Amino acid sequence: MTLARQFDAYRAWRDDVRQLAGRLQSWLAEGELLDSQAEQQLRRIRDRLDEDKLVVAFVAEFSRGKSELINALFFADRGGRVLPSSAGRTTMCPTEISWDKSLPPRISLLPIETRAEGASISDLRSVPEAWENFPFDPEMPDGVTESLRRVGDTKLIAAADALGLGFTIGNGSDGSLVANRDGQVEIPRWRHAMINFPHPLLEQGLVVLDTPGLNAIGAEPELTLSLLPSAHAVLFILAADTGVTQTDLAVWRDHVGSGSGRLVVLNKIDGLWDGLRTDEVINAEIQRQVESCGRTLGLPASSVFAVSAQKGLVAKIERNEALLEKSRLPLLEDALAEGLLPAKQDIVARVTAAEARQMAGEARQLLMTRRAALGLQLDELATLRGKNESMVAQMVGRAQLEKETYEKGLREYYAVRSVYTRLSETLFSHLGLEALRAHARQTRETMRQARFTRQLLTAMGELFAAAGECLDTSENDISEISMMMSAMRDRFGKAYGVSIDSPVPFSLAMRRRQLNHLEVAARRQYGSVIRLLTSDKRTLTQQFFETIVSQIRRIFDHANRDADHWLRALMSPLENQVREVQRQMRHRLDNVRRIYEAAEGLEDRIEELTQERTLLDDRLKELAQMETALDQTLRPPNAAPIRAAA
Ligand SMILES: Nc1nc2c(ncn2[C@@H]2O[C@H](COP(=O)(O)OP(=O)(O)O)[C@@H](O)[C@H]2O)c(=O)[nH]1
Ligand SMILES: [Mg+2]
Repeated sequence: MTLARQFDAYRAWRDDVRQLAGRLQSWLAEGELLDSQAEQQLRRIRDRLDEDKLVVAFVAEFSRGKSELINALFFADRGGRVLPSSAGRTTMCPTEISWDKSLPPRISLLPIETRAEGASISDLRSVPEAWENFPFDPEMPDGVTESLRRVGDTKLIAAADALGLGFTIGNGSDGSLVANRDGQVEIPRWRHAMINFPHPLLEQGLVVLDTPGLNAIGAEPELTLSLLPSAHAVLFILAADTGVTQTDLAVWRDHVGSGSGRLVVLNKIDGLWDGLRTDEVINAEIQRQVESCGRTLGLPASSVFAVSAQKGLVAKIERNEALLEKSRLPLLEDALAEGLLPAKQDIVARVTAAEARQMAGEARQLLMTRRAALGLQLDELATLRGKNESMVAQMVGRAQLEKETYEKGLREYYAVRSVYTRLSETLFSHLGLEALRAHARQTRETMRQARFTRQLLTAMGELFAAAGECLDTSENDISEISMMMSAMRDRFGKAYGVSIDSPVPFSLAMRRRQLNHLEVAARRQYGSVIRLLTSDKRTLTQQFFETIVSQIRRIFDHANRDADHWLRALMSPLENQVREVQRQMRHRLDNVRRIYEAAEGLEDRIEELTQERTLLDDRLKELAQMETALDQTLRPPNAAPIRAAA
């Protein structure tokens, strides 16, 4: 299976990077170059490599064959269906399939009642008590199927209670629920499902997200606002027997759209194999449908993949090559494998390369500072050859004087550092979650009292405006800090003849864009949700609002974390250099003094320092080699194809 092989290649690459990071770490430690900043950076690199998830979401109206396609693509080697798939609604809630070795194989389900509590699904992920767990034995296919069938569980509840959970009761159109004679409606029993399933692809970080259809009864805003946008790939599935329906089109336009990592699948082409027409005629018909789908969705026909998930699954289980080819599933797999992992690798490589380069650059600067200082000491000692005692005494005096000048500079440095601390605090007060929390509280209250859609929208707009202002003010704080640090670096560099890299530029522009994007998406969705509702808007509005708040909070969390990293990275090279110069000063003074006190022979000392310098030269060479290795491994995959597993 191509995707599996690509995963192997990706994993091999990831191991290479991890190994290089390890080499860099021990090399830094040996050279006394590993400060807490570098340690943190290395931990971040490793975490990024470890936690590396690849989320593939399957989106469509129900019964287009999402679950069947997931079975065919990922689970055919189990010799049967893993996800339940049959006519009608089998998936009632978003279902994530992944593998976490530290947990037993099981399905965890979040009861639908949790909707009433206003907490979002992502909030509840970290609350194990909120979930009901059903372990299964992955070696018992029937047992697995039985357990997984629970994603389709429903229950009957009073219509009034359903309203309270955010469902719409009506005549069945627009996804509303119809009450039975006893005034009860059938609702999904679960809000979200997480399947922990041992599988080689999942073990390598693949996360499959099956959705119950976005226009499904009472679909949650979180799915479209958060789960889908953060997926690395979205497969949008159509069926050849229905073509592109109005609801398909609405889902595509509102929630999927074109963009990178979007593939369209035209499923169920086996319906056209009527056994009467020739392959040629059938293929022409498929091609016609593919082109028509592409036109309707505004995509080139080459982005639309016609397949038969069901025949593909059967073919894989029966090892029927001819049927597998006819199902055209391998073409979709190739496209997925070709697009997905390189895109992922590209992101990881880029970020890691930037970090590794920065660390290597800082290490080089420190080594160069050390080397220059050694040179100075050697020169100084060389001039001592054949000099008398009083001249040596003079040199001691000179070194002493230099040390004092340096210490004066150091006091200046500490003064600047306290300004830096103050500015950092200002930044965090603007960017902090406390400010956001207050705004959210206020908006929540306004929304509770609002009676008209327009008022609700205004309240929401105000929350976004307030959050935007926090980001903008913080952006100003950041430029102020940047300017101050640049000035400080120049002055310090000139005074002590050391070079310090200019700070990595930092901006909150990306977070600002995320916020804007969220606002646009929220407005569009809120408008369409509200239009559908006739009666109780309260629960859904509240839920919708909580999702948005938790999304904004996530943006701020990231902004805070980024700012924190940036501030540390800003200060640490300067601090390292200050410490280094201080060390060299002490050495020099020590040198001359020891010679003066005749505690050590001049030639011995010169020999010792020369050896030290050779050692530093070796270290610089090793660093260059390591950088070359890093550059080669972290080169973007488009520039060089992924290496096969070595
Ligand atoms: N003929 C045919 N039927 C399919 C194919 N894929 C799925 N189905 C059927 O379509 C129905 C819905 O499939 P399912 O995977 O549950 O759809 P979902 O609701 O999108 O997850 C089931 O009866 C499947 O057997 C296919 O490629 N060809
Ligand atoms: Mg399904």
